[in-house]
Amino acid sequence: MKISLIGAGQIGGILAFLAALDRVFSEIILYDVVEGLPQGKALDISHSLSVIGSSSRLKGTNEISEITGSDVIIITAGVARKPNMSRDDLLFTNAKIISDIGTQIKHLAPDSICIVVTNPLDAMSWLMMKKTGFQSNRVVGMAGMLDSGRYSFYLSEKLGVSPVSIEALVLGGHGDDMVPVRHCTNVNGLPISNFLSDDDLEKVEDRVKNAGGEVLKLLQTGSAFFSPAVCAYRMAKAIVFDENLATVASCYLNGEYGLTDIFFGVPCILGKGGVKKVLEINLSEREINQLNLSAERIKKLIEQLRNV
Ligand code: A3D
Repeated sequence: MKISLIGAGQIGGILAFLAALDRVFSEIILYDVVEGLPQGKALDISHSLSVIGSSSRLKGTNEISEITGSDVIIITAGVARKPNMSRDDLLFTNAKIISDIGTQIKHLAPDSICIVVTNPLDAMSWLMMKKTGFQSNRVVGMAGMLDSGRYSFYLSEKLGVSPVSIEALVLGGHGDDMVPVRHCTNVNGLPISNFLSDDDLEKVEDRVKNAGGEVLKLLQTGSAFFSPAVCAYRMAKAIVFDENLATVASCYLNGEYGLTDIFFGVPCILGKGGVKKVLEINLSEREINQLNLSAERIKKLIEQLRNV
């Protein structure tokens, strides 16, 4: 199996390393426009292959044609935000990059599944679908798995239990208006409301919404990269192994949740072919209102991309 990683920056580099450690993909392509960067990272990782016990072949390249025949492609190419920037500030810079890459993927890897990581995530996923011309199930954005993971982590800290014991759900657009869904969040099956007051939950949820910003503020030079890479790679594996993994991802909606022609963070099943199903769940009026607000923001971003 062949995986191509478009963008060899912080997330792309970690993705290549995760793929090499995992020994699942026989071919790992790391592509970037910066000369030497993907080659250097691929060579560095390759020097550890004998110790890892991995026969994966890594290739760092500035030739996009190397992605030909990929089964799965993860796109992190673009600019990451800096302190005091919102994800939406990256819209036009990254739209140009995603537009070019989408057109290339359409011709070079027409059978691939694309996982988009570049921000602003939901709008870039929409643009990738338009530019590749792929069926909507074959393009998916990584965000909800990470946002839900952040919710699990902050709750685990508050409660003094392992993050593994907590199942948390965050829906909506990947922005500060994302929607943590309390009634679907539990500690080993027990409702989260048994453990924390509404006020305490509100504080944790505010931190979840700003979690990317919290990392950014600490790093100063760029945004989070370990956890986004782990989540995008997990999604790639769910797809190539046809796992039927129930998770949250940015999926194309065609009427689900009352939304059309938008990519949005919703529960879904990932497996062969990408998004096998979008799952619709019952939500409170408050949650629906919050989701609609979040969707309005994404729709405005998408409107600005119609002529890109
Ligand atoms: P960074 O380390 O800057 O890497 C981006 C790479 O893209 C750089 O090496 C660039 O040279 C490369 N690049 C730019 N243009 C092209 C092109 N046309 N073709 C190929 N490569 C190109 O950023 P990063 O890895 O930290 O983040 C990558 C993206 O992911 C950014 O847009 C972030 O905002 C986004 N991100 C998303 C999340 C989510 O949860 C969705 C989390 C963190 C970062």
